[in-house]
Amino acid sequence: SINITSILEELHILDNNQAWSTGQQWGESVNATTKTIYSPVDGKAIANVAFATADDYDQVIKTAQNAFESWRLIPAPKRGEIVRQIGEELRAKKKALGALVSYEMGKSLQEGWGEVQEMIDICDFAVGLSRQLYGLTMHSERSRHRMYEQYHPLGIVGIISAFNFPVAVWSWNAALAWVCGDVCIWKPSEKTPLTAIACQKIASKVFEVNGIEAGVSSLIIGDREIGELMANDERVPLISATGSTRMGKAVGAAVGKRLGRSLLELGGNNAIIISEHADLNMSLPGVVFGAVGTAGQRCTTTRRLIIHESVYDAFKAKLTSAYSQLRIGDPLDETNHVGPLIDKDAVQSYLNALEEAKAQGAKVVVDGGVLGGDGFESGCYVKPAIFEAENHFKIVQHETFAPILYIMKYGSIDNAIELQNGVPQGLSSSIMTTNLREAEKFLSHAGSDCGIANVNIGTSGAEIGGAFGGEKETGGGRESGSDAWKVYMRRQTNTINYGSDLPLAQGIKFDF
Ligand code: UN1
Repeated sequence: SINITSILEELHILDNNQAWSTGQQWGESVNATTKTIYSPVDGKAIANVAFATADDYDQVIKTAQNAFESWRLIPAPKRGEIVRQIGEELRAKKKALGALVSYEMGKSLQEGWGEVQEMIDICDFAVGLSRQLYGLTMHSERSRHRMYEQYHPLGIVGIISAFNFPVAVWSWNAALAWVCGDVCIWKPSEKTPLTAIACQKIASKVFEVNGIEAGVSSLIIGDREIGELMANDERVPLISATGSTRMGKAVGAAVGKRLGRSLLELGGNNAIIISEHADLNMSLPGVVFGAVGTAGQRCTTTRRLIIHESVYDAFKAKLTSAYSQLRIGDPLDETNHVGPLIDKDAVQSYLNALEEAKAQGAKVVVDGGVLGGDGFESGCYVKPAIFEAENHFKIVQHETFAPILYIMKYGSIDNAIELQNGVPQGLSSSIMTTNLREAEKFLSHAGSDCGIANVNIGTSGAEIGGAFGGEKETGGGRESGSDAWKVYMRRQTNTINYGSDLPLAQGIKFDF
């Protein structure tokens, strides 16, 4: 167990009941409602948090608009230097912040620290990026003309994040947005506001020390209403939203209606193909971590296994034996593999899914259930389950945010790829094989239709250096590495005539 009071103290968030922050300013909300945040680890209250109102939101937006006017004029490498310092602060606070992530959200301590490590990594990435916001130059078809493109800051970026990666996803967006010259307003999940408050304190202090005015990093604690205000607000040119497909469809529609830009990172229904050419021993930890890690609450969690008929029984036996050795319990105890679900609502969805799977004809391989008694007082600990199921079952087509794995058989590689692609979501996918032909087929145009496709590693645990996101109902957005930064900027094409006449393009003549 951890000393939560000393962690809250180290992160300067003891007795925090402020609903919003524009950095240096923290606001008591007018008419705010207060909620108590309970840990899924032990069911105990961690702190009371105030929820912002629409008036608070308006004040935050106005401060952000002002801050953008000056922040965008600071040279990108200088903005990068500030992000570098934020990365340094995160390094210094990694132990405490990671532990708070673990305690507030319920993921293992290692994963809590891992999440803070992803924040540090994206800061490093953003520092380099701040000197590489490259545009192309083109050759004009007209003589004595020059053409090039440049990327300008966009404005306010609204970040809506989910409980399962309560801090990393914010940093993927914020670190890039800041070096791009944008300002950020963050609405964290209402289930995990404390880790967000801790991050905001860390970032704000760095901005303040550097003499940057309030509003470059803002936080607003709120529920759905605040998310809707942001999505409908023309003052927010980009909304980056991570969460369920249902939420993403609502956000995407609202932002689309005003022709704003949205970056959506929504549900996954990720599969691993276990080929007859797979190294089964090597595949096992990838599958088990993918399916039960973070108690099945990653968007990249392995939810389906598509196993070649010739190795089906052998792999099923290995899997069953591995599941029987899983230790479920306090995620702060590093000997445990599986921690709790986020809350009792999540437990109910898990139980409903178990029932539906059975009703729809799935066969139990490893049965689920809720754990009770000593150490399980929060009521949020559940047993990872495995079902034999068919891909078309309604429950298999649906993302349940819990450790439930559906396994199925295939005969040919084409059939396996068809099953892999045969769901509405398109986030992450893998094939376990030592056969070059089928690995390349899986990665080809006719292969996986997902944003992420891996060979001989699982579906979860992507590095920050790649663009992260997926297709179809996953929303199409890309965050984090590669050239994901471009969505945070507006592109401008410039043509300059340094000659003494004015020729028109496409050979058009217009003499008078
Ligand atoms: C998420 O679940 O929203 O690839 C993000 C992974 C992590 C990120 C998951 N790096 O599993």
